[in-house]
Amino acid sequence: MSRVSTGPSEHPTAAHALLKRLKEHGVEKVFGVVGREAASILFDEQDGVEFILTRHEFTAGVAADVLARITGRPQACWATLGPGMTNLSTGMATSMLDRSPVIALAAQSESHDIFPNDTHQCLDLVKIAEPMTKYAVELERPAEITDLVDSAVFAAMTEPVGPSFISLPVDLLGSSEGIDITQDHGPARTPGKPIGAVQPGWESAADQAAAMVKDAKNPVFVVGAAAIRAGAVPALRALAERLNIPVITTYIAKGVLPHGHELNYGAVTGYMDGILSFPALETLFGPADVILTIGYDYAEDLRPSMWERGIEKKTVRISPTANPVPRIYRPDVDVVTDVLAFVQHLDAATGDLAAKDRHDIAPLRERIAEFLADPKHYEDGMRVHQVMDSMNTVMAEIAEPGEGTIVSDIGFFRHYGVLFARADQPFGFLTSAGCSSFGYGIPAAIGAQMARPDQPTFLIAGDGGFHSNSADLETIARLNLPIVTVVVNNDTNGLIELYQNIGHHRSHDPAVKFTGVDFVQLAQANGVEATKASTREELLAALRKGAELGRPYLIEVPVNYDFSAGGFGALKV
Ligand code: TP9
Ligand code: MG
Repeated sequence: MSRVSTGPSEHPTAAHALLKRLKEHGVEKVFGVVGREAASILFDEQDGVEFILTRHEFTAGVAADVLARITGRPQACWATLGPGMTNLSTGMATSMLDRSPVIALAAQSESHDIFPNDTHQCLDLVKIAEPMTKYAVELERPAEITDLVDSAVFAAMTEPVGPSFISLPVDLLGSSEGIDITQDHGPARTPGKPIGAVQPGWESAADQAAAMVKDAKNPVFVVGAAAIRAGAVPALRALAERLNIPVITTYIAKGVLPHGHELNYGAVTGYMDGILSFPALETLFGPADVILTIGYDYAEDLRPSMWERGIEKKTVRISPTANPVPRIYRPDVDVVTDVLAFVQHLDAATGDLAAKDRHDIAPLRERIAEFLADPKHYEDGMRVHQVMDSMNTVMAEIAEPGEGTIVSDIGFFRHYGVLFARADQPFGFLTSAGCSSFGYGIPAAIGAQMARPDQPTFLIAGDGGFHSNSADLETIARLNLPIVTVVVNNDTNGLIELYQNIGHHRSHDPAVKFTGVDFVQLAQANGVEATKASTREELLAALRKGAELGRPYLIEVPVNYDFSAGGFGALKV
């Protein structure tokens, strides 16, 4: 229940000015947990900015990340001093490594009492934030709060996009000194899309790239999320279709082409050959002679070693940032510019070019189809590919074309999501490629459902990751978000067991095995309806029920992995 907004009181404070400026920058939500600074800030005093209480600050950080990612505007998260801030730090790290324009805010001790590591709950917040943010500052004079918010937003919206942090001493937050809420600070000038580097002369590098595409037999577009942020997806799709060039994506750029598009060669992960027991990377990249990495970002975990197979290749890197990892990736041509500008340039420069003779990946597609269809009943639990296939089936039934979101927490099952999950729109599949903190699932699903309230959201999570952050089930229930969660339960940190097997040819149970959680009861205890499904039929029925419910729903699915079956010994770590 929210109170009727009273508007700023007669004595506007830095807190009022802060919320007003956040609103002017398009911030709609502040996710977080409030501490004793509640004496100095009331979030319902600013129309248009909603405070969302979470159970954990990590949840707040990730929900803000995902909402910001999908809306393309900054969103905010909030923590109290000390432990609130340290809890929030993994959320900040997520929006740094995953590239999202989050404005992270935390209360700090009174300005006269900031003695880090001595005062009660006082830590050096700016020092904590600095290495994982684009900008980190402590408010010193209340009247400057509007300027600090502007600086935070501009830094966050500059490629590589990422979080900014403002530390707010509680006395200054509640202070009216120098605050004139009616004073005009000018327009917020929030960037409509991220600001990137543009290297003078990039057009001649782009012309070189165009010449390489002309000469190429089998060029391939490898696309990262910076292409989505640049608004380049429609132009990129049109260009790929005109030239008949396949598109391969990183984990988080799935959906650049719709799931079933002929040119969608899928997303890649280093685990794919092992999962499929098939030389997938060789099939995808072996015949390619020119690789254009469009919106390339090393943090998205698509490494040059993945495409370095088969015939010799030329590479082009297109990015709105200078190359941070030349030791890992030294392209033949480096184009530092806006991704959309590059795509338009390449389009114009290849106007007379005939469509390419695209390399065939039919054997890989057949292997995927056969693998997913797996009709076998496994006595010791479903296999994750069967779960993913069921989720895809129901998502295709209920979502309008070009809609729907599948969110994945972190674990071994996540790589099945990268490979197989339906993504019919950009950010139609969400996982944390860069930070990969387990527990990402619930908060990411919250952010996705809020960003796309009229579209279905499915979440897949493992028992390990899910229960590391399951308290926010109550947040899903409280907000009545119609998220359908599937917990694939093997009572194990499965991915870590896989690594034990790779390193030692055996498992050490105490390091990876749990004694079991009843996720149905856990959900119910938090106000979420739930059921268990052990077969494809049961799971399909449960997903359909959950999708129709209009309320949160959780399905626990006992699963097992066949680590010995795949070629995981060859995994590149
Ligand atoms: N701590 C954090 C905060 N994040 C990560 N990623 C780790 C540790 C290391 N990863 S992926 C994983 C760990 C412990 C285990 C996931 O287990 P699960 O039950 O959620 O999934 P599954 O399918 O691998 O069993
Ligand atoms: Mg598990």
